[in-house]
Amino acid sequence: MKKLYITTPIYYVNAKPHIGHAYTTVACDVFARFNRMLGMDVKFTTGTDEHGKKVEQSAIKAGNTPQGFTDSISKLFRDLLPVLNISNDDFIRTTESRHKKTVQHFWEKLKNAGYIYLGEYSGWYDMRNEAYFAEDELVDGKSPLGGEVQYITEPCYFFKLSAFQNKLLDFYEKNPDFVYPTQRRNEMLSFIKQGLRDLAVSRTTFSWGIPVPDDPKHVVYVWLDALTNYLTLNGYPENEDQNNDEYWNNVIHFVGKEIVKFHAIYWVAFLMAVGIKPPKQVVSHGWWLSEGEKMSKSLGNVQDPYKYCKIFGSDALRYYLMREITFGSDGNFSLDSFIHRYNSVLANSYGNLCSRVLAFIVKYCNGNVYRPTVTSAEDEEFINSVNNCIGAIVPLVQNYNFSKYLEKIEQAITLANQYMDAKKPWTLKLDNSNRMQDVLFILTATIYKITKYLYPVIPQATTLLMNQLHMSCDMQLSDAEALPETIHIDSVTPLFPKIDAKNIKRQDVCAKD
Ligand code: ME8
Repeated sequence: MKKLYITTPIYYVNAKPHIGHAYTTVACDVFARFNRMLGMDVKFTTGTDEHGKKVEQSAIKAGNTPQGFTDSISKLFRDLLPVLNISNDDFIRTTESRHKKTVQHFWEKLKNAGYIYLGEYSGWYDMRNEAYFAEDELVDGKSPLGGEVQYITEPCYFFKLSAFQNKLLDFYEKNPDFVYPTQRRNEMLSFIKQGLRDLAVSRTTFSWGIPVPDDPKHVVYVWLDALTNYLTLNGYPENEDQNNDEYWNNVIHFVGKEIVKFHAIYWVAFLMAVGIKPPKQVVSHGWWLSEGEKMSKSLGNVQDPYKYCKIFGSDALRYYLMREITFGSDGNFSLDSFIHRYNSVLANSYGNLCSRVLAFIVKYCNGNVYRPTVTSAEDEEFINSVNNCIGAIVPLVQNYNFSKYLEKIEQAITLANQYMDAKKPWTLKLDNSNRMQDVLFILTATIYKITKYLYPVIPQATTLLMNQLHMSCDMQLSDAEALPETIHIDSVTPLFPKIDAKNIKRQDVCAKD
């Protein structure tokens, strides 16, 4: 089995999880589940990024110790995973001892390779984003990432990033798909071409971090610490030979657009410095606004994934996140459009198709339908049209075009509802029960196929549907056509009950604190 390693960013614990974090995690989960259905051996990881001055200060503000504070927020991220139905294989906290060991080992490797030196740093420090900037990088007195800055001078270890400019350009040229989408790749290339300065990779102004080996006054820069999580999760340093590790050779980092630089430049250079192959790809997506504005506590528009899952179920949130915006572009999360998509697609289109076909079979066919011996030209045309929609899906997912993938499924569902309306099994029942049987089998086979392809996005409802069909829930696409001669259904449970928008208010789905 070919191996694939998929990672989310590890999230900062200075704020509770919101739908932006849920988005990346769900996208990775959909990609992981889809690839497992294609027969890949997938390892999928996520976790929390817990060191740094920002966290130390948030803890003090909350009247807690950094450890106590990170324990409580990290738990909110971890507990969200089963709520969102995420199939991750591991969860890392950067405060774990397995990670500390990896970071210190990695540091020694960088140092022994001659890429770390001691110097002194003066510069504008953006605490919110844990990054230094030069005077000419500031925008209106703030960091280019939007954070307030302070002028700081500290002794500091540097990483010789400047030594990697040509190696990075060469790597980008040889690996044109390394950064997805192309626009972000171009941004990275122009950043590299502008010239790379050496990077400050230790701090002495706070202590909440991993101590630098042999110089514990310094803690390791939080981004060097955080990026190394991807190695910890792949068994490094015990599993030292990452270049011959099949997961590492096929590792894809999913990230939001604002942290591409850290993954696609700094991380690549760190890895090159210790002789480990860079990741296969850095896949970046856009940013969600909420009700047209940046999410913020003061505006009361921080969309809470726990609340969405509680009210609508995790499938509904997963579907909306994957369908509403094109992966790679920014978009707007709104309660109205959420409810609209839920009702129009999940309840009225897919849910209704499943319940009307299956309920009809239970009521008028004793729950059994049999494979037809002959099919009409119209049946074939319908089956071909559905297959055309479904046939487009694998390359769309492989190219991270999740919204188009779901658009294709929606087209197939519409075709199936139209076929049922046109063939009218309720009329056939009166004078042509054989033909009614055939039509119902064809519809059930279509539902089965659509359901398989929908599984990565809505695993809960599709598993329930497979159970109703008495089909295996071990989802593999290779058997999407393999149906038994007889399909039996005992009873039907509605998948997505319709929701009345009037009953749900914005405060029901937004975080209160
Ligand atoms: O950057 N829209 O952590 P973080 C879309 N610890 N995605 C969003 C989003 C939004 N409005 N808000 C957050 C960090 N995200 C570092 C990462 S990795 C080695 C270290 C998602 O808690 C998106 O994936 O600020 C973004 O990149 C990530 O959360 C940032 O999470």
